[in-house]
Order: sequence, then C-alpha cells, then structure tokens
Amino acid sequence: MPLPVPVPVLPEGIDPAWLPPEAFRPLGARRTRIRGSGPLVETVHGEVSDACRRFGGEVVRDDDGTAAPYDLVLCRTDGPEDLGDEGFACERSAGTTTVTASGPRGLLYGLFHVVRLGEDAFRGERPREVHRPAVALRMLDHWDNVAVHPVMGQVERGYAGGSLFWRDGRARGEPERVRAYGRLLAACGINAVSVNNVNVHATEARLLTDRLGEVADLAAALRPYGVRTHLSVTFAAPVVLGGLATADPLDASVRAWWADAAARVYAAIPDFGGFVVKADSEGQPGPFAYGRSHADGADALAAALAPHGGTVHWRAFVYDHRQDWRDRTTDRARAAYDHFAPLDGEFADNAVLQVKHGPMDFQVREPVSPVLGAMPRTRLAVEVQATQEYTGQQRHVCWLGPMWSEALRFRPGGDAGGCVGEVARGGLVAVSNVGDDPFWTGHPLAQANLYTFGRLAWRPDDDPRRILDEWIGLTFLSAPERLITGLRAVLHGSWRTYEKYTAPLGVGFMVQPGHHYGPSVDGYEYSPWGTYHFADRDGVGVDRSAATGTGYAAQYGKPWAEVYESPGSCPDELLLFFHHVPYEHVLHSGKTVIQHIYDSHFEGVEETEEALRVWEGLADLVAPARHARVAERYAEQLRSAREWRDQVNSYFLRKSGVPDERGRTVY
Ligand code: GCW
Repeated sequence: MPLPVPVPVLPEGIDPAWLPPEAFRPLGARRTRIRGSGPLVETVHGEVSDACRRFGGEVVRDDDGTAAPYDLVLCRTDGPEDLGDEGFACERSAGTTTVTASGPRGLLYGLFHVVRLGEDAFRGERPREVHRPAVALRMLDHWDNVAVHPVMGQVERGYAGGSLFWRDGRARGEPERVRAYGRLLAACGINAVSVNNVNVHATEARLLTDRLGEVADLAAALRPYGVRTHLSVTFAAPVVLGGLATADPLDASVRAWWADAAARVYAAIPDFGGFVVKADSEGQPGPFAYGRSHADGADALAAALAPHGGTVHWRAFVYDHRQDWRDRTTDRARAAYDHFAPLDGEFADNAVLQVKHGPMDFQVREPVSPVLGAMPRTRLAVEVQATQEYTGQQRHVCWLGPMWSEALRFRPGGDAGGCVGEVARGGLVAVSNVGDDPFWTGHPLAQANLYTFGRLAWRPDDDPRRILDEWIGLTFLSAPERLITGLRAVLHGSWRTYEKYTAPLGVGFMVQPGHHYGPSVDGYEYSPWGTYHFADRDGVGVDRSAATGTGYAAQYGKPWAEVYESPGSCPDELLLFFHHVPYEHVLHSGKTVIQHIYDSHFEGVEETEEALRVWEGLADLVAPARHARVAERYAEQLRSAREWRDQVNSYFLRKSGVPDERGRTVY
C-alpha cells in the first residue's frame, strides 16, 4: 500500500489562509474509510490522517475487516456516472457521508468540499449531489522573475513581497512552502500554475533548457495537490537558447528545435501543462519579425507540445506601445480584435488564445473584450488580474469578485448567445497576487480575491457573495455574526468604492506612469502607450463609435455594437470609454458628467472612511497581527483615496470651469 502524502508543514509565521487546521476538526474527529488508489488518493489519505492525528478520529484504507460503520467514505472508483477527471458526488444516508470520484483530482476536491461543509457534512441525510468544474483549466499565471529585474523587481506587478518560487536568480528551494501553496490552490479548485513572468528575460528563458531541473522541482511540489506546472517561454528561444539564426515558426529547424525542447521538458516533467507566450507585445519577440501570423507562431509551439498532451497558451495582448498620441485614429482598444479575430479557426486544437477580459489593461472598469465574441472556432481563455496593479496594489481593499462575475456573465452575442464563462472553453486565468508575504497576498483581505477567482473558475455563474461567505467561513472559523457582517460591509462594495474615487466612467488610467499607483490625471496623456482620456475645456472621453470615432464599438456583435455606439444607449459606467462628451452631458442617472465626477469622488472617500471605521470596530474579533496589517493599509488607502479625489476633482474643475453644485471644497 503506498504511503499517505504528508500534509505540508507551514513555515513558522505563515498564515494558513482558508485552511486553518481547525477547519478539519469535523472530519478529523470521525471514522473515515478511503477506497481506491492513485497518487492524489495518497494526498487525500495524508489529509485525513493529519486531521485524525489532531482531532482524534481514525482513517482506514480499503477493507479493514472491521464491521464498524464509517462516518465518511472517500471512494475513487469507476463510477456509474461520468464524473470526469475532476468531478465528485457527495451524499449522506444511514449515518455515512460518501464522496465518490472517478478521476484523480475529483477525490481531492471532494475532500475539500467536506471540509467546507464542516459539521453539516455529517448531519441528517443528503441527497446525491454532483459537483463538476465548468471550466477544465483554472490557472494562475505568476509574473515572477527568477533574477531581480532592475525596474520590475522580483515579481512584476507583485504586491506581496518576493516570489514564492525564486529569489535572487535561483530557485528558493522551499518545496514545503510551495506544496502548502498548491494545497491552498486545490482547496479553491485551481489546477494549473505558470511559474515565471510572461516577459521572459535572459535568466528566465533558460528555465526551458539548462535550468529545467528547477521547474521540475516546483512541479514535484505542486503535483500532489493536482496542480500542473506551466512555463512562460520566449518566442526567440530557438535563437537565444538554441543558437539558430532564426525563430521563424515555419522554418523546419525551428520547429525541430521546439519539438526537441518540448520532449526534454516532458522527460523531466511528465505531467507538464504547457507553454505561456507573450509575443510581439511590449517588446517581446514574436512572429511578426518573420512576416508570420500569430496563428503560425502559436501553431509551431502547439505542434511541439501536441505529442505530449501539452497546450500552448498564446496571449492576445498585442498592441502598439509606441503610438503617437497626436494621432486620434489609432486606438489601442481595437488591437487584440484587429490582430486576432481574422485568425479564427487557424489555431491548433491544443492552442488556447488567452484574452484579457477587457480590451485595454485590467482597468477598474472596462467593457468586455470584443475578441470573446468574435472567435467561435478558437479555444479562448479569459485572463483577469488578481494582482491589483490598477486596483490599489494590495494597499487598498478591492474585492474583485463582482467585477469578474460581471465579465463572466456578459453575453457577447446578446441574450440568445452564451456568456463569457461558457465561451471561455480554454480556461480561466488570473495573474497571481501571491508572493512570499506571510499573509501570501500582502493585504490579508486580498486572499479573498485569490479564493474567489478559484471558485468562480470552477463555476463562473456562481454568486460571488456566496463565495465570499464561504471564504469568510473558512478563514475566520466560527466567526460571530458581527464579524461576518463587518467583513461583508468592507468587502462587498469595495470595487465600486475604488472605482468612485479613481478615473471616472470607464475612461481608465490617470495613474502614475511606470508603477501605476496613485493618481496622475495626465500621466499617460501625451505618452506612446495608447491610454488617453482627451479631456479639454469642453469635454472628456474617447470617441470609439463607428460613426465619428475609432470604430471600436463596431467590433461587437449585436446588440452591443448598437448599445455602445451612441451616448444615449451606452451604460453610464462606460460612457467615457466609448464617447467624448461635454461636461454638462446628462447621464442616465440624471446627473451631469461633471457633477457625477464630483459626487462619486466625495462618495468614494466617504465610503473608505466608513470602511475603516467598520474595520476598527472589529479589533476584538480579528487576530491582532491580521487586524493591524489591515488597519495600517486602510490608513494608506484613505490617504490615497483623498489624493485621488482632490486631484481628479480639481483637474476637472480647472478644465471645465463648472463648480460643484453642492459647493464642497475642490482645490
Ligand atoms: O498590465 C500590463 C503590465 C505589464 C505586464 C503586461 C502584460 C507582464 O503593466 O507589467 O507585463 O500588462 O499583461 O503582459
């Protein structure tokens, strides 16, 4: 009988997040029988053994010959029903709770389901319920550098300390911590991780070849929790690593090089997931240099991975970052669609096109990318950003569940068609917000973003508030009602609060260039990055209509192309994304644009003040270290929110000359 896989020991001082040992008490105090075999069954065995050791229960493998009834049976078998690789069934009758799974991960997910249910798992009768993920690939992309980058540091856009995987140019060699991370991911349903930055610098490139062993070590640590490892690779690898004269994807020697590289990866990591590629984007090499299309590029790598069952994740974040701001016809928002929609149907079966949820870059408010409605013959994955690059950098509380949920429920083809959560057959991907911080995510409440992402990826139509309650229930075990209410109060509306005190009505950016924290209204206005608001004395916003603007609105199908085309039908929250309007333009809300700007900025700060008050009132219910960390970050959030309010309001007062009708102080 194979040995149970021991539960990872959390290094001293590291927060258990949503897996506090006490969460296992209901399970650990009982008699459990585990049936079936397979590597992840040994992980389940290890989990139950550990819980029993702590809480006094007992676990047996297969038939132990005793007639004693079991409280829990965890059974991996070829079930009567197809539960797939990852699904499980849970039921309870005659005093026994039974979890059945047919695939290896299913039993592990079933175990965590029992943990989430807590004592309820062992009460009364439960009819058979089947749980299966709606999306097969639920992935986190780490933008972690191996070597510290002179500008971006160890983790690009990382706000949770250093990398969990790398430090100062080499692997950290802390498999136990990586395993603990994999365990947290499995407990919210995430099954894939990419371990290095999509901007692949020289040191990182070598992970594909002579430093592959370091990736294999990470894969070994993540494997027991069903997390497959992926690697970001540079499109120029055949040149920079292989010494070839070209990386032309149609060149036979290049294709042979990739095939060989992939074979070596699979020899070291048999369950390797695949490559992630950022090509022809922000300076990364790509197929354009050879006059080839992105489908040519993706397919070359897909062909190398195909014999091994791997996938290439090809990012659609391709645009001109050397734009002339004087040219108002070029529109960065159009770029992904213009580059990729014509290629629909040309991508290999094992290529996934990874599309950011919005057309720009993870702003607090963007429309859903039109690419997601335009490529029915391509496997699409949706990429969201858990790391809060543009949403407060984990110094501000900004729970992104409602924003992601809105995007996933959006129906690109109107009521008749599927929603984004269904269109995303290729998977859901989040840029990770995790680092070596003792709370994992810098801001302790940002753990909720990671957890919510995993659960939404499992079921994109799930209610994010239900998920948040689940996170609260696990993280703050046996929380009294006052704590639950307080946590809901500070988290539920935090995304909208952030939206209120930052750039208005979907116009985006207005952040400080480079690091992207804090306000700088004109910071990107005269830059080459394609992110403008065009405010002048008469009005503000980007005309993206087909009639008079950049034509971006016409990239949508019906009904959205019409809805977005005119300011009369465009939703308020996206008005300045799609239209340049006078300050006195009246919104559907009945307010003028300028008054909306003033009101929302005052409200955003007031809501932040209120959230801080609520948090202060929870001091007696939250562990001191966690409470203090959040309180300290709230102080900064409030300072920053006021700065946003004052800069944005003053800017628009000076541009428009229209005073606040309520006479509040605008500088
Ligand atoms: O959001 C932008 C970031 C870059 C990032 C890029 C991308 C990894 O500012 O830091 O690069 O997106 O998604 O590739």
